[in-house]
Amino acid sequence: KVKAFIFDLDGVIVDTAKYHYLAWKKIANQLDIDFTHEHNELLKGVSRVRSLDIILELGKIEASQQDKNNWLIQKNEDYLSYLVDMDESEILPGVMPVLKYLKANHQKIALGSASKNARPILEKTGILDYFDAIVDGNDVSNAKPDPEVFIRAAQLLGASNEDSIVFEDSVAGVQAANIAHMKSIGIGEKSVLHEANHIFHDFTSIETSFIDQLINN
Ligand code: B16
Ligand code: MG
Repeated sequence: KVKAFIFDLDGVIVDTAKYHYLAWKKIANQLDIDFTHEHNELLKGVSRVRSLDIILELGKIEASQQDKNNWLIQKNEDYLSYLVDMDESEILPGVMPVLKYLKANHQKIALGSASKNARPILEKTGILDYFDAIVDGNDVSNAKPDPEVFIRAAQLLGASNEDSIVFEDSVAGVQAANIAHMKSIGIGEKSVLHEANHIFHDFTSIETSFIDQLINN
């Protein structure tokens, strides 16, 4: 039976949320919107377009499509400037051993991310070759909690939804996996990700015996 191991990107493999935050904060400041780290939590796993709408709602600002387009371009250019120096040192602790263990056990791995910048990030961090399939913000039209991104990834790997395992740091992503009847593994705080089937603070607390269970059940 083929299993699909599907990884979210931001917050699971790398912490790009800090760069998204810096880039969005510049836009928010220009608009006199107070944008805190707490607000940034609302943007995790959410698409770029929806993120801007959330920020504008915070500031009770109505804007023209033209202005919105300009801010989206500006945000992404700024965000990309933070990624220039990215390398393998940005991969979150414990991720590499899990990827390597899965590969050593002949398991299929996919990326399921909302980001349109997923490929360059995987390239820069040197882990592109671990992925048998990549589904990202360029491939899907429905954002998490819609399970489209994960369902596509499972299909590409030839696994059923029930045989798919999703690693996610966002509430929306955990919900997406649950809706699709996939196994959801929350990476982060128990209080936030309580809907997940299993929750780990980070990948260093995932033991190989747990991965073995996922492979064999
Ligand atoms: P981009 P993930 C998501 O990545 C981020 O969590 C979210 O904050 C971001 O807005 C979204 O990607 C779009 O990213 O602007 O690069 O297209 O967690 O789904 O891997
Ligand atoms: Mg994420």
